Amino acid sequence: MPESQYRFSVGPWNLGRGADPFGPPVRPAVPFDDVLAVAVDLGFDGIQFHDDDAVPDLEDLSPAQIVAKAEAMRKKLADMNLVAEFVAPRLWEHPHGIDGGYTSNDAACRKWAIDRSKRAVDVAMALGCDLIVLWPAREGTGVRESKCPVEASRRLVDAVNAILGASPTVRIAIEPKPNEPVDTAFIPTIGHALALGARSADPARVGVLIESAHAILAGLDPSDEMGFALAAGKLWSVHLNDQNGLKYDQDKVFGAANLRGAFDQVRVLEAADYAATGAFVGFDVKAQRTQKAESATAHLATSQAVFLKLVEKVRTFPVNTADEMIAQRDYEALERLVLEHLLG
Ligand code: GLO
Ligand code: MG
Repeated sequence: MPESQYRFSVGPWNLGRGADPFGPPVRPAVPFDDVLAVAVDLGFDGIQFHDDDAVPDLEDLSPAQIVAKAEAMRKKLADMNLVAEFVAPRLWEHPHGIDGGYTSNDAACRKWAIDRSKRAVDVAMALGCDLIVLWPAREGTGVRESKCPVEASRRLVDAVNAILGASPTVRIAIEPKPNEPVDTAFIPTIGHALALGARSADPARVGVLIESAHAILAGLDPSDEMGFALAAGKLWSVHLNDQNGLKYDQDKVFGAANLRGAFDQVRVLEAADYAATGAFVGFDVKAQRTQKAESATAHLATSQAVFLKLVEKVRTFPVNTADEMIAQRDYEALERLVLEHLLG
């Protein structure tokens, strides 16, 4: 078993605005500089950005001003020994993104989405990172007949190509999610994301980011989704978290709903020596609404602690015993071995 060290990352949205969709904020929003301080405290060295987390109000700035602000952000990070992991164009909050960006029915909005994504590439390059994350949030429908899925799929390829064309070195990690905020998304699973990348102008520069909860919402096993992407050398980031069945997107602490499922995710990351690729382990988790402001970072600390304990569980798993059981096709014995190992 490899014993590589993991690198951890977090985005400002994981400390949050202190609100859920059903009421006003219950805690003050965490200022960006405090996010960086929390990351340092937790021993995380990667920061994940939406384009406008890195450069607020970028829609009102010229391309040169955007680059200057992103360069200043890079310096701020470097002063704290932090690096930018990725930049994600936040298309889903802007009025032009109401009907989706790349698959909007409005040609002007599609153009806006591509232009904004190219600006996100500029931001990434100025931050010193080459990774763009595409979460196709509203690239789908609420009313299925409102868009043609064939046309939408072609438009998504065109968008990926436009982003690849913005820089010879930029890479794209597609983060699929089957629903929310849309009813049905055009890129719901890793298979779809990888197929989209394969149809692009430069498949070598298109990979995936897997979020545990998104796989669960698609009715899939996150560890198998990860295994599929790892086998293809395409797992370029993860958003570990948890999800208690098919309900709203919960962004629970890693392992909180299904500890064995979390063990299996760590197991597959270990099996493929994900850490040695240099890719980060991100936790896309949110604090509970009930949490008081002074301890509203516990969800991140707990996710990391659970992850590291599960790394130990994977590294101490009695592999030889398991192999004998597998050779005997005694999977009931294997089941017990796994459960007793997890119970400690
Ligand atoms: C929401 C997504 C979201 C993205 C982030 C980066 O369900 O998981 O948190 O990961 O905006 O694009
Ligand atoms: Mg995510």
